[in-house]
Amino acid sequence: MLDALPLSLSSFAPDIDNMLKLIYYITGFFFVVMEGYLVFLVVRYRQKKGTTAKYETGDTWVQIQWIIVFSVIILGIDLFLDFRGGKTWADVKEDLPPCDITVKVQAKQFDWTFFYPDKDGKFDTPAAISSYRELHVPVGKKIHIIMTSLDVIHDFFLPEVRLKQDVMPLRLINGWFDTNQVGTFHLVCDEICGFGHTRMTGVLQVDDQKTFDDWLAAKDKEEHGGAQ
Ligand SMILES: [Cu+2]
Repeated sequence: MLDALPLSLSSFAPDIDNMLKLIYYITGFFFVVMEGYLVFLVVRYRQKKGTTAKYETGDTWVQIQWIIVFSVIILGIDLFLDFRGGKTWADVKEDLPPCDITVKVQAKQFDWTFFYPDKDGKFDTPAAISSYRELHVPVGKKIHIIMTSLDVIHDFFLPEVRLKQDVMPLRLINGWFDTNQVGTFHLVCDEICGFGHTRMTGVLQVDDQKTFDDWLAAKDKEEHGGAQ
């Protein structure tokens, strides 16, 4: 079942997958143990002639012990997963590496627009370039993204990259990713954001540097008549 994960497109995708697998094995183990125990109890204490059910109500301390033991086990597993995933979390979400290009991601009900800076790196000028529903990036490069929303909370999700980030109105959230092969990949909103949520899709188009440059130049021409 773990082989059903989409291809891993970013340098951090294998680390994310390892965490997914670890969580899968831990929850899988407890699923089998607890459901097995449930089946055992159902069989062991099934209805029999001559016996009636008894309800224990007396020993509060025994009940508290059950709660404490399982709370400690669950907290222990939580802390273990935090510890194991800490470095990956920091790499993906906290430490922004030096990036090659910056793209602004703007979400609204129910589409995506991507903004590329002008040649001075500025976004708020007429020379900046926008792309509707298509995020084009050059392969192998580190992409810095700055995400925001014009209305409600959305979630920027690139499944193949293993990147997912809530996008909030009135906030600029930084992120980054890289890619290891050219192709066309999924880009979706992963937060139920309203009536058209399921239509809030786009594409991640990963190209070699030349194709990307050509696309950007063509976009520039389309929007500014090639004046830049
Ligand atoms: Cu959305």
